[in-house]
Amino acid sequence: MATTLSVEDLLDAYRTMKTIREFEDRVHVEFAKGGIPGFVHLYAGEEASATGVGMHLKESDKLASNHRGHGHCIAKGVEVNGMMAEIYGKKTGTCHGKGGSMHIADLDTGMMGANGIVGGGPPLACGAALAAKMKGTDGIAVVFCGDGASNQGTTFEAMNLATVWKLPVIFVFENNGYAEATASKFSVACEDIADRAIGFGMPGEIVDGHDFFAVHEAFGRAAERARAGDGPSLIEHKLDRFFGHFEGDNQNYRPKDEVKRLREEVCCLKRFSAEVTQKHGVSPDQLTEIDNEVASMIDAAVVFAETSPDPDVADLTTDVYIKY
Ligand SMILES: Cc1ncc(C[n+]2csc(CCOP(=O)(O)OP(=O)(O)O)c2C)c(N)n1
Ligand SMILES: [Mg+2]
Repeated sequence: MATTLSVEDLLDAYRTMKTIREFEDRVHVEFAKGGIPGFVHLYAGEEASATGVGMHLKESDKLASNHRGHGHCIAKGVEVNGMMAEIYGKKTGTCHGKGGSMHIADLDTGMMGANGIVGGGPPLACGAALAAKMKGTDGIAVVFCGDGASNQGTTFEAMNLATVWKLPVIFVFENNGYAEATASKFSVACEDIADRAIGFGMPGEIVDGHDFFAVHEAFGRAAERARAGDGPSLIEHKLDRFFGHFEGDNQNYRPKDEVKRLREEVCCLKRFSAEVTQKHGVSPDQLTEIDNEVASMIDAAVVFAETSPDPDVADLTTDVYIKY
């Protein structure tokens, strides 16, 4: 695919995708060792989705995420040290160790939060979009939802309101084919979630979520529309997750070789690397340099998290209500 992105932009995109992959691969290992408390849902395999979207977002734009939120956080600019510490439940985490993997939030970067409630993000994104509209900024809000969340009443209500109020919000459905152990063909009433856009009076588009360039281009159009005051859009990313629903999931519901085949055939990082080195003037050495840089960054994040203190008992009563 042709691109208007500079080599610098492409290296940034690679750095973000690689950071997400390395972060998730490492959390997978550390979780298995028993160092991480709570529930963890990994985003590996879906990196092109968060990254292609995130590159269009300004810090002041708002992002609502879901339970599989690490990639969304990284693509929105949240620091990996604070994220890792949060996942470990440490005081130095983005939410002082009180949220964990499913509730990483960082309002300074416009990351409104991962969210344990499936379908919890769309109304929040509408609220942020309404605020931007009322303040008269060109700010936009984006929400990432799964195929499972696409069936929630909250999601339908939010999409309806988004059009009624012509909100600058974009609904990105990451259709990875499963909601927990249920294949989307058993639970989603239509073949393509994008078709639901018609019922809510907004444009809907299907995008290959493994293709960074396709994601970047489609979201660019939706963002432009939202910033111009023309209202919401729906984008469906068809993609795959490379780990189980949660860490510890034995994945008995997936065909035996599915993950192995996906990692070989549809890895967005492999595809991106091949495309940028063959067609867009990026050298393999530049990518290797980023690989090394990212590996050190993730090593450092794990050390930071492991050596950080736990929250104190006194911290139990702080951060409960906002202080005015
Ligand atoms: C309201 C609500 N119902 C059920 C759950 C349990 N639950 C957690 S994740 C999940 C599946 C979500 O699937 P999907 O939206 O496709 O996201 P994916 O995990 O595939 O990224 C379910 C049912 C929940 N957390 N919240
Ligand atoms: Mg899903």
